Amino acid sequence: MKAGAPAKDSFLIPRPSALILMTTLRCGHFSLSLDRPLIMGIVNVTPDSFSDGGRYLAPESAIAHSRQLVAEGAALLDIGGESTRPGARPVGDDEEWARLAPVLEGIVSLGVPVSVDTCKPEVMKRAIAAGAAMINDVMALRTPGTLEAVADSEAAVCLMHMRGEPRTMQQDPRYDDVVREVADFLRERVDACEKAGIGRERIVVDPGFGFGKTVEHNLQLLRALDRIAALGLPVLAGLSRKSTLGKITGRAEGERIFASVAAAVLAAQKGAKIIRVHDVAATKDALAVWNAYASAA
Ligand code: HH2
Repeated sequence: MKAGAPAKDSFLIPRPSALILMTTLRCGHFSLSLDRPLIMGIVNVTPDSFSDGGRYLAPESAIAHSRQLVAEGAALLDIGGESTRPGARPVGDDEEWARLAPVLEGIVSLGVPVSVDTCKPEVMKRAIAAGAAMINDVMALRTPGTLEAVADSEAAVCLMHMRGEPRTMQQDPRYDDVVREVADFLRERVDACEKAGIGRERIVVDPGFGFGKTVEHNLQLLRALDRIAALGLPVLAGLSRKSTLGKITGRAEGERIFASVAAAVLAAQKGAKIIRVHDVAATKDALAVWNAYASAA
């Protein structure tokens, strides 16, 4: 089903019920059903991402990898041109866009919405003009100009919680009540979006696992993901290959597939609607089992 340009006679269209708002995400020209958790496949076009940096820097390898992820069951793709790992080198607008543009051009026609992971307003505008259906912003549209960049479009947005900024975020993060503080932050960012003209039907929220959080904070958030879902918006969970899983299992990034799949199932059980992963095929099978379990009579 398409949900593209605003209808001329939009006053004739009944306001969507709360149920529709909760189970559908408007995402550019796509309208995504959220009856079951969707898999978002990660495509990092960076030299320094924490688990796959440099692997897909060449546009043709990133495009081939994207095709593979869609074939394996990714319902969305998330493409990033700047690593957010602690200590990553910041890149400018032009460098980030030079990494993203050829890949975006090659993947917007794969039949699934393409999300672009960026915090820069100029990159957001260029990405949306090139066909991105979602903006995934680890800064939750706090950078000047970003609210407007999304508001002036049909793109969905993922608002993620981060304490501090990537360079320093893991230096002794502290909270009185991590779940309440993350939920309050996300509620405030949703309000800011609505005031700027971004409707709830195109907003996704994300507690930001690993972004200014200890292992304990991440586990508390995972256990309380239903409280984040109680904001009434789809929740995205990104735990794939993250250091929390490395600390729990003692395994390096490339060996965290089983741990990542376990985390994906727990997130689904707690109400996540979009699961952001590197390992799509494995996650797809695990979620098929979870779906069968969750819908069993
Ligand atoms: N995690 C990463 C990057 N972007 N976006 C959202 N919404 N949620 C996340 O949890 C999230 C994110 C980090 O993972 P990755 O993209 O694999 O690494 P890097 O930032 O080093 O490229």
